[in-house]
Amino acid sequence: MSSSQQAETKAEIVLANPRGFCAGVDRAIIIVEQALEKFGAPIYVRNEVVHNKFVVDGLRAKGAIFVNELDKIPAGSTVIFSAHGVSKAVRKEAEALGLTAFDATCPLVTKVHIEVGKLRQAGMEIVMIGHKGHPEVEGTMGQADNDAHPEDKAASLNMYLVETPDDVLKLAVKNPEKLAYVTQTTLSMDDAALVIDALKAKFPLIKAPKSDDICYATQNRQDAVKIMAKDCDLVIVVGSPNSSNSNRLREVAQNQGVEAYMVDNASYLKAEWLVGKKKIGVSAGASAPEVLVKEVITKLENLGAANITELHGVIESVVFQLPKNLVNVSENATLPANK
Ligand code: 10E
Ligand code: SF4
Repeated sequence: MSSSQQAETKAEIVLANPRGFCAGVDRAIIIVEQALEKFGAPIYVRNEVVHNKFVVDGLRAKGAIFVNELDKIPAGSTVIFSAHGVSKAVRKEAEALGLTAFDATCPLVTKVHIEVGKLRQAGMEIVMIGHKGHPEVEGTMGQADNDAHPEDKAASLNMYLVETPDDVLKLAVKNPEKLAYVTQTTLSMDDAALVIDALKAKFPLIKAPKSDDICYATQNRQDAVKIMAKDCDLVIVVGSPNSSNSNRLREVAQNQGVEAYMVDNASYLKAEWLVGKKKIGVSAGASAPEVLVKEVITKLENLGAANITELHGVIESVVFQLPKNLVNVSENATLPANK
């Protein structure tokens, strides 16, 4: 891009609100930090504690070691389960390996785990709406084990994963009269609604969760991007490629007919994206720190954008307590959902 093209680009910048860290991500990061402070390095973390490269690199620099499998961890070590949650089998494995485990699972993911446990206790089959291979889906599907019905050797067959209305068409269950559904917490609300409609059409007696499994933070960030995108001709979402909720935000903008990109940090911004644009919307996934948003804004300004406006939005006041055995590390037992 030539400097004359840059000079012509006088796009405004608007910031979605709310954006960035949710209360579950705040809590998960502080759990790792507090464990490092209390027990010293190394602290092992099963999977990325949240799906953000900047956050993970920062914790690694402080002494966290991220592993995909527990058997890579020396016996007697401390391990933290990621914010996305783990299956019952992983908890049992940690115990068997003699690891001290702290749980950074977001309480809103735990709520879904508890629901799955109760439904299985009641002998219900469960459909999970979620993305195959995502750690939250593995953790939630992994709540349906044989504990409730030890005689039932095929308990895992009582929980089914669907991603699309097409999957619902192909789904066969044992008893459509004792069927419930749960969802991943970070789904696209619009996509999930289509899958739920398909489930209700095929299984009219299917039981819905008492309260929405798609969490408050996911809903608020998608609503905010939808409102912002209506008025923009370019949307940038800050988030790492493996962050499901960040990907969904980019799709929400794209579904409004707007050119939209997700960037892990400012270095991924391309000057040509700005050519001819009048209003650039910026948001960030629930695991993306505000410092990265600031760097994106600075780069956009360097590329010729100007006049930053922050949109009004829902004020979030959700704060989650730390696990009891970590709260005495610092005076601050509860966490502000800060950015
Ligand atoms: O990939 P996700 O969006 O599920 O995770 P994330 O780490 O990017 O954001 C936090 C969301 C969590 C822990 C899922 N409820
Ligand atoms: Fe919890 Fe929702 Fe944040 Fe996931 S996105 S960590 S469920 S608050």
